[in-house]
Amino acid sequence: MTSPREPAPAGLPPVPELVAVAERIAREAGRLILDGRPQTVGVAATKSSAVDVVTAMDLASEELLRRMLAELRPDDAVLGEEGGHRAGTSGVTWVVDPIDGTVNYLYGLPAYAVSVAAVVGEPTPATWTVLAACVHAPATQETWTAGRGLGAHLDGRRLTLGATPPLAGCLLGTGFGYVAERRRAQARVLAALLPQVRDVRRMGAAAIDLCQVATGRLDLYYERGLQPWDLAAGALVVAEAGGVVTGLRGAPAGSGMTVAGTPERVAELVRILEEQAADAPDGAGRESG
Ligand code: LIP
Repeated sequence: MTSPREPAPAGLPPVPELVAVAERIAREAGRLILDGRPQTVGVAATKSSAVDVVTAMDLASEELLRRMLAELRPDDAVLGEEGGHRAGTSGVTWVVDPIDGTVNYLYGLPAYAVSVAAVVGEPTPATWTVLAACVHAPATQETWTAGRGLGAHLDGRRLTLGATPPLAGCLLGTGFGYVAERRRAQARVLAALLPQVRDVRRMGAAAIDLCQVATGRLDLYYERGLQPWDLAAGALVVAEAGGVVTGLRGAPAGSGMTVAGTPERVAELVRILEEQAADAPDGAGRESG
Protein backbone atom coordinates (compact mmCIF):
# COMPACT_ATOMS: atom_id res chain seq x y z
CA MET A 1 0.00 0.00 0.00
CA THR A 2 2.77 2.42 0.81
CA SER A 3 4.93 1.12 -2.02
CA PRO A 4 3.34 -0.58 -5.03
CA ARG A 5 5.56 -2.89 -7.05
CA GLU A 6 7.31 -0.14 -9.04
CA PRO A 7 10.40 1.35 -7.32
CA ALA A 8 10.35 5.08 -6.66
CA PRO A 9 11.47 7.01 -9.80
CA ALA A 10 15.07 8.24 -9.98
CA GLY A 11 15.95 11.91 -9.57
CA LEU A 12 13.87 12.45 -6.46
CA PRO A 13 14.98 14.53 -3.49
CA PRO A 14 16.69 12.54 -0.73
CA VAL A 15 14.12 10.91 1.55
CA PRO A 16 15.64 12.42 4.72
CA GLU A 17 15.05 15.89 3.23
CA LEU A 18 11.38 15.08 2.62
CA VAL A 19 11.01 13.68 6.15
CA ALA A 20 12.50 16.88 7.55
CA VAL A 21 10.04 19.01 5.56
CA ALA A 22 7.12 16.82 6.65
CA GLU A 23 8.06 17.13 10.31
CA ARG A 24 8.75 20.87 10.11
CA ILE A 25 5.39 21.76 8.59
CA ALA A 26 3.41 19.27 10.70
CA ARG A 27 4.88 20.71 13.89
CA GLU A 28 4.21 24.29 12.73
CA ALA A 29 0.58 23.49 11.93
CA GLY A 30 0.32 21.61 15.23
CA ARG A 31 1.49 24.71 17.08
CA LEU A 32 -1.13 26.78 15.28
CA ILE A 33 -4.06 24.50 16.12
CA LEU A 34 -2.98 23.93 19.73
CA ASP A 35 -2.05 27.50 20.67
CA GLY A 36 -4.86 28.97 18.59
CA ARG A 37 -7.61 26.70 19.88
CA PRO A 38 -10.39 28.95 21.19
CA GLN A 39 -12.28 28.03 24.36
CA THR A 40 -15.21 27.07 22.18
CA VAL A 41 -14.38 25.71 18.74
CA GLY A 42 -16.96 26.66 16.13
CA VAL A 43 -18.07 24.58 13.16
CA ALA A 44 -17.20 26.35 9.91
CA ALA A 45 -18.95 23.84 7.64
CA THR A 46 -20.23 20.27 7.40
CA LYS A 47 -19.46 17.66 4.73
CA SER A 48 -21.02 14.19 4.38
CA SER A 49 -23.45 14.73 7.23
CA ALA A 50 -24.37 17.21 9.96
CA VAL A 51 -21.77 15.60 12.24
CA ASP A 52 -18.96 15.53 9.63
CA VAL A 53 -17.57 18.93 10.54
CA VAL A 54 -14.85 21.32 9.44
CA THR A 55 -13.60 23.91 11.88
CA ALA A 56 -11.96 27.22 11.14
CA MET A 57 -8.74 25.69 12.48
CA ASP A 58 -8.91 22.86 9.92
CA LEU A 59 -8.95 25.53 7.25
CA ALA A 60 -6.25 27.67 8.90
CA SER A 61 -4.01 24.63 9.43
CA GLU A 62 -4.26 23.54 5.81
CA GLU A 63 -3.65 27.08 4.61
CA LEU A 64 -0.45 27.16 6.68
CA LEU A 65 0.67 23.77 5.38
CA ARG A 66 0.10 24.89 1.80
CA ARG A 67 1.86 28.20 2.36
CA MET A 68 4.92 26.50 3.87
CA LEU A 69 5.01 23.91 1.07
CA ALA A 70 4.83 26.69 -1.54
CA GLU A 71 7.97 28.17 0.10
CA LEU A 72 9.87 24.96 0.81
CA ARG A 73 8.79 22.73 -2.11
CA PRO A 74 7.30 25.09 -4.73
CA ASP A 75 7.28 22.56 -7.59
CA ASP A 76 5.47 19.83 -5.65
CA ALA A 77 1.75 19.05 -5.85
CA VAL A 78 -0.52 19.13 -2.81
CA LEU A 79 -3.60 17.03 -2.00
CA GLY A 80 -5.39 18.18 1.14
CA GLU A 81 -8.60 17.25 2.94
CA GLU A 82 -10.02 20.74 2.77
CA GLY A 83 -8.36 22.32 -0.27
CA GLY A 84 -8.29 19.47 -2.78
CA HIS A 85 -5.54 18.91 -5.34
CA ARG A 86 -3.03 21.48 -6.61
CA ALA A 87 -0.89 20.13 -9.44
CA GLY A 88 2.91 20.28 -9.43
CA THR A 89 5.81 19.54 -11.79
CA SER A 90 8.30 17.67 -9.59
CA GLY A 91 6.51 14.32 -9.36
CA VAL A 92 6.15 14.67 -5.58
CA THR A 93 2.70 15.19 -4.04
CA TRP A 94 2.16 16.19 -0.43
CA VAL A 95 -0.91 14.47 1.03
CA VAL A 96 -2.04 16.43 4.10
CA ASP A 97 -4.74 16.22 6.76
CA PRO A 98 -4.71 19.54 8.62
CA ILE A 99 -6.51 18.07 11.63
CA ASP A 100 -7.10 14.34 11.69
CA GLY A 101 -9.55 13.78 14.51
CA THR A 102 -11.52 16.96 13.93
CA VAL A 103 -14.40 15.92 16.21
CA ASN A 104 -11.93 15.25 19.03
CA TYR A 105 -10.45 18.71 18.43
CA LEU A 106 -13.96 20.19 18.47
CA TYR A 107 -14.67 18.57 21.86
CA GLY A 108 -11.25 19.23 23.35
CA LEU A 109 -10.23 15.56 23.40
CA PRO A 110 -6.46 15.02 22.84
CA ALA A 111 -6.54 12.42 20.01
CA TYR A 112 -6.01 14.67 17.02
CA ALA A 113 -3.01 15.16 14.74
CA VAL A 114 -1.58 16.91 11.72
CA SER A 115 -0.78 14.24 9.15
CA VAL A 116 1.69 14.96 6.33
CA ALA A 117 3.06 12.55 3.72
CA ALA A 118 5.17 12.95 0.58
CA VAL A 119 4.27 10.50 -2.19
CA VAL A 120 5.28 9.87 -5.80
CA GLY A 121 2.99 8.45 -8.45
CA GLU A 122 -0.72 9.14 -8.85
CA PRO A 123 -1.77 10.26 -5.35
CA THR A 124 -4.12 7.38 -4.57
CA PRO A 125 -3.43 4.54 -2.11
CA ALA A 126 -3.47 2.02 -4.97
CA THR A 127 -0.88 3.86 -7.07
CA TRP A 128 1.36 5.97 -4.87
CA THR A 129 4.73 5.23 -3.28
CA VAL A 130 4.91 6.96 0.07
CA LEU A 131 8.43 8.32 0.65
CA ALA A 132 8.13 10.36 3.83
CA ALA A 133 5.67 10.86 6.67
CA CYS A 134 5.01 12.81 9.82
CA VAL A 135 2.06 12.47 12.20
CA HIS A 136 2.27 15.14 14.90
CA ALA A 137 -0.17 15.07 17.83
CA PRO A 138 0.08 18.53 19.41
CA ALA A 139 -2.08 17.82 22.49
CA THR A 140 0.16 14.95 23.59
CA GLN A 141 3.32 16.39 22.00
CA GLU A 142 4.04 13.09 20.25
CA THR A 143 5.59 13.04 16.79
CA TRP A 144 5.83 10.01 14.56
CA THR A 145 8.09 10.15 11.52
CA ALA A 146 9.00 7.65 8.82
CA GLY A 147 11.12 7.60 5.65
CA ARG A 148 10.94 4.89 2.99
CA GLY A 149 13.70 2.43 3.90
CA LEU A 150 14.76 4.55 6.88
CA GLY A 151 12.49 3.10 9.58
CA ALA A 152 9.80 4.70 11.75
CA HIS A 153 10.35 6.74 14.89
CA LEU A 154 8.31 8.16 17.76
CA ASP A 155 10.01 11.27 19.15
CA GLY A 156 13.28 9.97 17.73
CA ARG A 157 12.91 6.46 19.21
CA ARG A 158 13.05 3.69 16.58
CA LEU A 159 9.84 1.65 16.35
CA THR A 160 9.87 -2.08 15.65
CA LEU A 161 6.71 -4.15 15.82
CA GLY A 162 7.03 -7.12 18.16
CA ALA A 163 5.02 -10.34 18.20
CA THR A 164 1.34 -9.88 18.91
CA PRO A 165 -0.83 -12.18 21.07
CA PRO A 166 -3.35 -14.56 19.47
CA LEU A 167 -6.37 -12.73 18.04
CA ALA A 168 -8.36 -13.34 21.22
CA GLY A 169 -5.71 -11.34 23.08
CA CYS A 170 -5.51 -8.47 20.61
CA LEU A 171 -6.50 -4.87 21.35
CA LEU A 172 -8.27 -3.73 18.20
CA GLY A 173 -8.62 -0.13 17.00
CA THR A 174 -11.31 0.98 14.60
CA GLY A 175 -13.40 3.94 13.50
CA PHE A 176 -16.74 4.75 11.97
CA GLY A 177 -18.11 6.91 9.21
CA TYR A 178 -20.43 9.86 9.61
CA VAL A 179 -23.45 8.57 7.64
CA ALA A 180 -26.07 6.48 9.48
CA GLU A 181 -26.31 3.71 6.83
CA ARG A 182 -22.54 3.24 6.91
CA ARG A 183 -22.51 3.21 10.73
CA ARG A 184 -25.25 0.60 10.82
CA ALA A 185 -23.13 -1.68 8.60
CA GLN A 186 -20.02 -0.99 10.67
CA ALA A 187 -21.85 -1.82 13.90
CA ARG A 188 -22.84 -5.21 12.46
CA VAL A 189 -19.19 -6.02 11.68
CA LEU A 190 -18.05 -4.77 15.09
CA ALA A 191 -20.61 -6.99 16.82
CA ALA A 192 -19.15 -10.03 15.05
CA LEU A 193 -15.57 -9.06 15.94
CA LEU A 194 -16.02 -8.01 19.57
CA PRO A 195 -16.31 -11.55 21.06
CA GLN A 196 -13.18 -12.64 19.14
CA VAL A 197 -10.70 -10.03 20.43
CA ARG A 198 -9.41 -8.71 23.76
CA ASP A 199 -11.16 -5.36 23.39
CA VAL A 200 -11.81 -2.48 21.01
CA ARG A 201 -10.72 1.16 21.07
CA ARG A 202 -12.29 3.86 18.91
CA MET A 203 -10.07 6.90 19.37
CA GLY A 204 -11.27 9.01 16.45
CA ALA A 205 -8.14 9.76 14.42
CA ALA A 206 -7.00 7.22 11.84
CA ALA A 207 -3.48 8.63 11.52
CA ILE A 208 -2.96 8.24 15.26
CA ASP A 209 -4.58 4.78 15.28
CA LEU A 210 -2.12 3.64 12.62
CA CYS A 211 0.81 5.12 14.56
CA GLN A 212 -0.41 3.40 17.75
CA VAL A 213 -0.19 0.09 15.89
CA ALA A 214 3.40 0.94 14.91
CA THR A 215 4.09 1.85 18.56
CA GLY A 216 2.61 -1.37 19.93
CA ARG A 217 -0.22 0.40 21.76
CA LEU A 218 -2.78 -1.26 19.49
CA ASP A 219 -2.30 -4.80 18.16
CA LEU A 220 -4.54 -4.30 15.13
CA TYR A 221 -6.53 -1.59 13.43
CA TYR A 222 -9.19 -1.67 10.74
CA GLU A 223 -11.48 0.94 9.29
CA ARG A 224 -13.62 1.37 6.23
CA GLY A 225 -13.93 4.73 4.53
CA LEU A 226 -10.50 6.25 5.10
CA GLN A 227 -9.51 9.06 2.78
CA PRO A 228 -6.01 9.31 1.26
CA TRP A 229 -5.03 12.04 3.77
CA ASP A 230 -6.16 9.89 6.75
CA LEU A 231 -4.03 7.03 5.52
CA ALA A 232 -0.86 8.12 3.72
CA ALA A 233 1.44 9.06 6.59
CA GLY A 234 0.27 6.53 9.18
CA ALA A 235 0.54 3.67 6.71
CA LEU A 236 4.22 4.43 6.09
CA VAL A 237 4.87 4.58 9.84
CA VAL A 238 3.33 1.11 10.21
CA ALA A 239 5.23 -0.30 7.22
CA GLU A 240 8.57 1.11 8.36
CA ALA A 241 7.98 -0.33 11.85
CA GLY A 242 7.67 -3.79 10.25
CA GLY A 243 3.88 -3.99 9.99
CA VAL A 244 1.57 -4.43 7.02
CA VAL A 245 -1.28 -2.23 5.82
CA THR A 246 -3.71 -3.72 3.33
CA GLY A 247 -7.27 -3.86 2.06
CA LEU A 248 -9.53 -6.87 1.56
CA ARG A 249 -9.53 -9.46 -1.23
CA GLY A 250 -5.97 -8.66 -2.25
CA ALA A 251 -6.68 -4.95 -2.73
CA PRO A 252 -4.42 -2.24 -1.31
CA ALA A 253 -5.60 -0.30 1.75
CA GLY A 254 -7.98 2.51 0.90
CA SER A 255 -11.54 3.71 1.34
CA GLY A 256 -12.85 0.15 0.83
CA MET A 257 -11.00 -1.07 3.90
CA THR A 258 -7.76 -0.52 5.75
CA VAL A 259 -6.28 -3.21 8.00
CA ALA A 260 -2.98 -2.72 9.84
CA GLY A 261 -0.84 -4.81 12.16
CA THR A 262 1.61 -7.71 12.08
CA PRO A 263 1.34 -9.91 8.97
CA GLU A 264 -0.10 -12.94 10.78
CA ARG A 265 -2.82 -11.07 12.72
CA VAL A 266 -3.71 -8.93 9.71
CA ALA A 267 -4.28 -12.10 7.69
CA GLU A 268 -6.64 -13.41 10.38
CA LEU A 269 -8.55 -10.14 10.64
CA VAL A 270 -8.79 -9.80 6.85
CA ARG A 271 -10.32 -13.27 6.68
CA ILE A 272 -12.99 -12.36 9.25
CA LEU A 273 -13.74 -9.02 7.59
CA GLU A 274 -14.12 -10.76 4.24
CA GLU A 275 -16.42 -13.36 5.77
CA GLN A 276 -18.48 -10.53 7.27
CA ALA A 277 -18.60 -8.73 3.91
CA ALA A 278 -17.29 -5.69 5.75
CA ASP A 279 -16.62 -3.94 2.44
CA ALA A 280 -20.10 -4.59 1.00
CA PRO A 281 -22.12 -1.61 -0.17
CA ASP A 282 -23.94 -0.06 2.81
CA GLY A 283 -27.18 -1.86 3.51
CA ALA A 284 -26.10 -4.96 1.58
CA GLY A 285 -24.17 -6.61 4.42
CA ARG A 286 -24.73 -10.19 5.70
CA GLU A 287 -28.12 -10.99 7.15
CA SER A 288 -27.94 -10.74 10.94
CA GLY A 289 -28.32 -13.93 13.02
C1 LIP B 1 -11.47 10.97 11.01
C2 LIP B 1 -10.68 9.70 10.88
C3 LIP B 1 -11.23 8.63 11.81
C4 LIP B 1 -12.64 8.32 11.42
C5 LIP B 1 -13.46 9.57 11.59
C6 LIP B 1 -12.92 10.71 10.73
P1 LIP B 1 -11.24 13.50 10.27
O1 LIP B 1 -10.95 11.91 10.12
O2 LIP B 1 -9.35 9.97 11.20
O3 LIP B 1 -10.48 7.45 11.75
O4 LIP B 1 -13.14 7.28 12.21
O5 LIP B 1 -14.78 9.28 11.25
O6 LIP B 1 -13.06 10.37 9.37
O7 LIP B 1 -12.60 13.68 9.65
O8 LIP B 1 -11.23 13.84 11.70
O9 LIP B 1 -10.15 14.16 9.49
